[in-house]
Amino acid sequence: MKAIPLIVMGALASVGSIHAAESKPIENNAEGLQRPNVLFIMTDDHAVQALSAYGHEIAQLAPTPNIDRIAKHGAIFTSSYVTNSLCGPSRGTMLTGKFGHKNGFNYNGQSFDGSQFTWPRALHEAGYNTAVIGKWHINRIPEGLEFDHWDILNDQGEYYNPDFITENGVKQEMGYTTDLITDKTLAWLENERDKSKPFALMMHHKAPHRNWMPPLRYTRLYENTEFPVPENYFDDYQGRLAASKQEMNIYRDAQEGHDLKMTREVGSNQWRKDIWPHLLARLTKQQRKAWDEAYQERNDYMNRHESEWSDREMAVWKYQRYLQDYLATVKAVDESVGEVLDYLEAHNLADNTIVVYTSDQGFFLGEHGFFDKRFMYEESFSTPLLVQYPAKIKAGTVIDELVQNIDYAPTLLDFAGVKTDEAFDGVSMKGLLTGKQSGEWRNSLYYHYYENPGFHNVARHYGVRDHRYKLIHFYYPDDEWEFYDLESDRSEMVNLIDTPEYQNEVNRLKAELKRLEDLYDVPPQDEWIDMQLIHEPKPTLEQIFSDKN
Ligand code: SGN
Ligand code: CA
Repeated sequence: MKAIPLIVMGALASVGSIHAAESKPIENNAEGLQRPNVLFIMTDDHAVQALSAYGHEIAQLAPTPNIDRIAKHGAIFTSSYVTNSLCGPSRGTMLTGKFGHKNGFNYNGQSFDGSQFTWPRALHEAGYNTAVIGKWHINRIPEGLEFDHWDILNDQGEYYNPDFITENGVKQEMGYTTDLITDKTLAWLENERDKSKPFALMMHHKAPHRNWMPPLRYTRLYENTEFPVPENYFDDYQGRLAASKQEMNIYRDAQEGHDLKMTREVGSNQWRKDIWPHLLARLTKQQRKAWDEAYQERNDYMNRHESEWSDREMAVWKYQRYLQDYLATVKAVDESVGEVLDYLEAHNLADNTIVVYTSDQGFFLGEHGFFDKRFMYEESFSTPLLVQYPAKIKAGTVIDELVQNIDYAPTLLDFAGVKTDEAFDGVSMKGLLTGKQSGEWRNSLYYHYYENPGFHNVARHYGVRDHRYKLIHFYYPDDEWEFYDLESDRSEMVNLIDTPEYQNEVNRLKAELKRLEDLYDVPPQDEWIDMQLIHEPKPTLEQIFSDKN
């Protein structure tokens, strides 16, 4: 069949915006190929260590065969990173292709400015049918962002019987959130989308975000699995001031009730201190009964023996409970991905759909004793990134180049053949994905974390990483530099900042940092030190909907 001539959007675009060229769907892109659909799957806090395609020993015990299918049929990025290891800022960056200091989203209390450029809007304006389903979490509803359909969780969302928000208001739906999001995704693909247009669909899960509540079918899945305890689980943080001051230790800061589901005594089904009782309160009587039964035996055993255990034994018990639950929520995500991939395959959509699997950041699974993220250390700085697009990407592609979530927006637009003059910080990864990268790729990454004061008390810091070394400057509330040789010290235990043999490299990275600050127009340091974090009051749902009327 002859290709219909294409209208290159860039030819019509004015700076910073993309005009829809015509009301009729545009089916072909620059190369005369059918425009690809986009299925953008993002989870919340999914560690690379918990995705079996990455090969970590934890994930070998709790594999993710369906997510791995994406790597098998397409590409896996082995060096994929975020710009700021936190939910809202990552979402802002993924949507815009820009660092937080440009898109206005640097810490979770801020609201995303929805009037700016986003890749879903650009695709919508280029004739795509767009939808977002699941966790959104940028302190505003998607209204005005040109989604044809949106159905989102309220703020952080709940694991059971969650509230969903649509343009018609708020509605509680019964079931397990990961499953509900999958069902909604499949329903939109099957019944609701405009099949005359290419689609761009974002399926965003809450899981495996805190407080790691598995579905009832998997509450006991890993109860007999012993996960390997990281070598640095009992880290003493020597030479690392910021790490010594954090509040994200599994054995000290994880809530025994809310996070670890520990009950008060033998026979009790009451969680120990439960700071957010509304979550467990969401379960129906029947769900609660099954929930209690699933944990009773293990909790009774713990309550019986707790007094005999040393602090270290208790800490290891907590680690196992944390991983068992976290990984059981991942199992449901893996099934979700499997169902959606099956749907694409069964409906002849797989070949021409770009499927992205990523997370808003990585996560600590006990390394340094931590849960949560935020630090520029590898576990939280990295994030999974798998992409399949059989029409263009060779199965089994492995990409080691340093990529970052600023690159997603330009990549998706590039594959869709949508041209824009938008000044991205990121670069299209199309060449890397198709094996046709011409010219040099970047050799270093810039990172900046701002949320202090804040949850988990991680100091504000910025830094640079290249293929081997990492330099971090913690600047608020304390001032401290760290430097790591990742080749000899992948777990970042030895701060080499004052080690004489490394001074050449330290200075080289300081210069590289300066180069990146200039490249990305990072405002001068004193602005960050003096920055007051303003937590914009979150509108209540009543306010959101009364404002609309
Ligand atoms: C919640 C979590 C924190 C987490 C932040 C940010 N507590 O407040 O542990 O760091 O979210 O996470 S919770 O027990 O209420 O879930 S983020 O992924 O949204 O940035
Ligand atoms: Ca997150």
